[in-house]
Amino acid sequence: MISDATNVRVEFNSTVYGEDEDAGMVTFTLIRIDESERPVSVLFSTANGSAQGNYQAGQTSQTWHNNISFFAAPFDFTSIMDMLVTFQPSETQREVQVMIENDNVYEDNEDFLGLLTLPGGSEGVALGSASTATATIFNDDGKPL
Ligand SMILES: [Ca+2]
Ligand SMILES: [Ca+2]
Repeated sequence: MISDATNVRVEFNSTVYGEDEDAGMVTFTLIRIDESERPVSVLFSTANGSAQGNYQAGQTSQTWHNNISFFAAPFDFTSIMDMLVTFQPSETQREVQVMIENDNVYEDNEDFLGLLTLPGGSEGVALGSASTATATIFNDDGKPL
């Protein structure tokens, strides 16, 4: 048995996700690849692409939480910062849902990223190659004449 010397690997099950704008959310699926019986944690975050999250770059997590109720600017999805996702022993799949905003405004298809990172002290844990995934929000509104 050499399993103790083998890194536990966590990654997305796909690097491409997508939903129509009125779906309400995009679901990212995280998978754990190993034979370990210990819990394993990773951090999930979103990053803006052409789709804009409600979290604006340059804010700290604290100012974001302090100001979140004051955001009036339009946004496409609800940002997530360093959300801890824990696989319990023998659990091999976890889902993370990111809320997306529906409106009646025609837009191009827009995308954002889901990112995995490791929390501090993650000895023996590695991210797989699919640690970044693109989520596309497909326009579902008619093009203006
Ligand atoms: Ca819509
Ligand atoms: Ca729209």
